[in-house]
Amino acid sequence: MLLFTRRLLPSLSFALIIGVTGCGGDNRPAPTSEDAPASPPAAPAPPSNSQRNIRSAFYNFTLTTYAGLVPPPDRQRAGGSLATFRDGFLLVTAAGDFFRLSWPAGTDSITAERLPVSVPFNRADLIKVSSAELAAPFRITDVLVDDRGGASRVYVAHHHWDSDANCITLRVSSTMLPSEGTAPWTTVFDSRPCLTVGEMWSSGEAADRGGGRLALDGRGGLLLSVGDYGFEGLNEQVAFSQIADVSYGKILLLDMAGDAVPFSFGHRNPQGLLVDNVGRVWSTEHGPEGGDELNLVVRGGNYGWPLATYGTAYDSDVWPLATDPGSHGRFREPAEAFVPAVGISQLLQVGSTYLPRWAGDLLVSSLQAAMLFRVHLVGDRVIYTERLDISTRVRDIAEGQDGRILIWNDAGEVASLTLRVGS
Ligand SMILES: [Ca+2]
Repeated sequence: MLLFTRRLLPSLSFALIIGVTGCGGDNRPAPTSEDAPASPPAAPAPPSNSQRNIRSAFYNFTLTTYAGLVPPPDRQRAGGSLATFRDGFLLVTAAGDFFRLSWPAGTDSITAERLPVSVPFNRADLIKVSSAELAAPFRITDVLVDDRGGASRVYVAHHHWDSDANCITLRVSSTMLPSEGTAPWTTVFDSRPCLTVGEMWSSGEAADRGGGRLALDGRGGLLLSVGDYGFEGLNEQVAFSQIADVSYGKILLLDMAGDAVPFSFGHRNPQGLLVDNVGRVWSTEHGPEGGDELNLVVRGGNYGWPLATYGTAYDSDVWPLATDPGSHGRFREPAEAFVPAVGISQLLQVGSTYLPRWAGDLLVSSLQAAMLFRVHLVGDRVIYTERLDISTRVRDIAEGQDGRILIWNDAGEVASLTLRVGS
């Protein structure tokens, strides 16, 4: 019988205390003092974008952060996601609202058009019966547009609260984006088992380990990465990642009828997922202290968690469940591990036209380290990794049709990475 009781490890919670660095300009009016002479309130200055230069080995970039493009989130680390959409981008905010982003060629001007679509997302209802703390990791984790056949079908991965059973799933919902009006949402998938609020879904780092990325597999299926939600095999608790018939700690393959089978096993918190231009599946995942990974994922592969990791417990110099410390032993080795951990997030494969010397490389984003990592591949091997300091926690990245790169940061801001004029 599975033992689902969670024993909290208070020492883990400090890993969440990570400063959020925003790089956008601060355009708020200065606070007024009660001693200041009375005067009519000045109209706030229109928001202005902030820019700074980023150098790399082959290219010099301008990082532009767009002020006031979409409504600010109601909290930090709130989620939301970006996707390439036709000749622009689709953004889903932390509140579940959809914006179409347009970015004319040759400009650093992005406009956002609100679409009459919202994710069927019941976080507000959960807060009414629990607490903001319990609801903090309850978020929208990814959006994906399937444009095949001329129609735009949207998939969103998000948490869903079942009010009758008082438990939470990672859900995939889908709708069409019609040119006019709206279409109904359908539920494609719910993770199993449903995580009981306060027991299996508790506040803090464990509930934050949700993964939740989507990718089309190129063969008519949909891949979904699902984190282990803290069920890692310590303290008489089961290790979800190694149990085939639970959804957690896996990358799942969904068919369009919603049936799911494990595609790969042994993942902790897979926050990045990519099918590249030759059909290889890459994922990133958060390890414990010092164990973030980039994995080249093969069907049926077991990536080791919680029995193999290059990380350690947060209060120790070992990982107590490691069966072969110092390697992944009988499990699949990561393509690269990050020591110290970087808070790894989404990844994309760079196309060939806009940044030809980066073509085929992986661009990997990070939260805690506030970096982008360019991972240069030869075949399946990582040859080197270049670091670009972005100075903001990057939640999501997307490459436009023309090769320019858009960033969604953890402060709920859009930023762009473009070649510097004259570079
Ligand atoms: Ca691993």
